Amino acid sequence: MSEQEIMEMEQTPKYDENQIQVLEGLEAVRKRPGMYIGTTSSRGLHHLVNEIVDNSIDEALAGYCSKIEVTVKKGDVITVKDNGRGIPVGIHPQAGIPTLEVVFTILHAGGKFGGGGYKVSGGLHGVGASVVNALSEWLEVEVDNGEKLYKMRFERGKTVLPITAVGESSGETGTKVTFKPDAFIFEDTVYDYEVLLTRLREQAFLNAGVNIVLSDERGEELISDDLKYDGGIRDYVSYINSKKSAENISDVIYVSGEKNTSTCEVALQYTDSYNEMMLSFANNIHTVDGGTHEAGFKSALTKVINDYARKYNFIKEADKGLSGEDVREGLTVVISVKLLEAQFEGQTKGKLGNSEIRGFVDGLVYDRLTDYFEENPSVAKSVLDKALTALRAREAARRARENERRKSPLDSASLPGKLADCQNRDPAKTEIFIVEGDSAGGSAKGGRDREYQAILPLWGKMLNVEKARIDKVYGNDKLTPVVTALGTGLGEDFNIEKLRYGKVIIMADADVDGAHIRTLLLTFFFRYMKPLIERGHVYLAQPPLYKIAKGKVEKYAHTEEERVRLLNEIGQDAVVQRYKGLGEMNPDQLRETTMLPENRVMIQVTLEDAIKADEIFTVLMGDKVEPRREFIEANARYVNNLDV
Ligand code: 1YM
Repeated sequence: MSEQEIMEMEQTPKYDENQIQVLEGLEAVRKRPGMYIGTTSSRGLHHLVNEIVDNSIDEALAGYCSKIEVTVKKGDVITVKDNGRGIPVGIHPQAGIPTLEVVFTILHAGGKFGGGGYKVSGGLHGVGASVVNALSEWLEVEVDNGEKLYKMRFERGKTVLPITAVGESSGETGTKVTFKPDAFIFEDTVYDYEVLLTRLREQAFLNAGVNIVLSDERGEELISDDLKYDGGIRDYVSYINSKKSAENISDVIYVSGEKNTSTCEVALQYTDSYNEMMLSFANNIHTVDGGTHEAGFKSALTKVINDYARKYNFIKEADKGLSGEDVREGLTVVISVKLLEAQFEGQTKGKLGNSEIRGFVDGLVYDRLTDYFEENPSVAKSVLDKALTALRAREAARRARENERRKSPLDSASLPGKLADCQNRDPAKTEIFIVEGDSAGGSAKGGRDREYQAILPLWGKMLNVEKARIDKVYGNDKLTPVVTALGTGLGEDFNIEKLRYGKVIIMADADVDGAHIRTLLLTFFFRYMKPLIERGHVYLAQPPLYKIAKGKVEKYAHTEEERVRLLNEIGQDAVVQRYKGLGEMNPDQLRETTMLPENRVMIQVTLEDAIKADEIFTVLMGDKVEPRREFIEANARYVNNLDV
């Protein structure tokens, strides 16, 4: 709570007036939930769990809590239980009501009173338990303070059971919160186990030694995951790399330090893959857009490796040196900083802004990594060999690019021959269908609206960019038409401003081969044109699987269930045709079912979770068979939808 909020409370000491303020406060949350939790979609629903768990994590950081249990019960009721000190039950000096009640009924009261602690400010974070209470059909909290067991109950934020001692202490202190999200508020009230697990695993990695247990009691069988990582972010890096189909070329290197009131931990490991994976956190919050801690790390790493390369004659004094991208090829790194008054910037509050952190991380990483490389010359040599190969590949790619330009100086912007372009030039209105196969391409050309729909047919074996360095990607005869048609360039040169079509729609068969080409294209977009996905330009067309006809009536089904439903609707004596491929549809059918905006079903490809996406591409596209099989078994849903 801010000083100002405390002062305001001191001016309103009377319990009644306080009550009115409280109700108005929580009513405001119910009126505009988006302002407090960002969204009332599934993401907001899951955010409620984070808010409660974060209080337990804070208690663990303070050194009083070692175990947190999260349970999804029948009816999607959530219980979070910890073995901390228990939320204080005594009368709060400023509010004049029990502190427990303050925590659950007064907005922004989740923070530690009087400042201190690594609490986050602003954004969607730290709004706390009162927001969860306001957005729950009901919420119960139990506190065991070592003497007695206390209980409170709320319904839609209103106290229905004031604080009551209901029994003696069990002997173990702690807090237990049980809530049912309000179906009037949330579009969807079903919890996704994987979403909860991913976030809780992340928190278990970031808080070494804390035991987090997630259980799901909704199904026939109990599902449970017991998470505890004594190695903290070191284990996080090992975990990420164990999923990759790449070999490690160094151990996990760990650096930590503190300065003034901030702490920094970095764990990194090199693999022989061509991609970098950088995850950064500030006060346990994932900084999706990086910020000063990432900038400090990057600058230190580039300096350390270039200094080492010059000192030991891997490169000449006069050479330009290795770029940041060169030295990060194949690197997996997790950065975690903790600081007072973290500033989260940018539209989604995903970027750390505190400027003092840059120099702190830079200095720390520079000193420690310099020592590490001096002490481990064989690791240093492997890392340098890799970075130098990356440098050469990048130079080769640049030369290839310049050659391309020189070859056709006048029409360097010429479009691929196979492209059937549209007439409209406004990317806000246009779309391009990237279609597998010449025959499907033909149907698509016949079925399109040439005013705003362009068609690019692809054929033959597509390059797997996961197994190729950038120099093989430039000038690749299967990828170049895509790049030229989109107009954006790729990699370092990628420029979203030059995108020629607002919607990039991948249209492939609903079979294994179609899934393969879809994945190859998505991998390419993910690795070389990431903003295209991040900004929601990429879609997957969903052609129907069946046509059901009876007399003049024709209906299309996208799934098995839809087929059954339609047959029940129009009669079992309908003629069912199964489409084996897009090529089997004539232009009119393809237009009607898959291309016409009024009728079509499309999946927008999103980047909800960078690790999940990275995992999908490294595992699916890599060449380790075992993780791929496990992955497909565990993620059949993702693999089918390719909704990364
Ligand atoms: C299942 C949710 O909320 N645990 C929890 C919360 C608190 C404490 C302990 C706590 C904090 C402090 C002192 C302190 C909170 N206390 C407050 C407040 N689990 C869960 N466990 N004693 C206990 O920060 O000084 C807010 S959260 F404000 F009351 F101190």
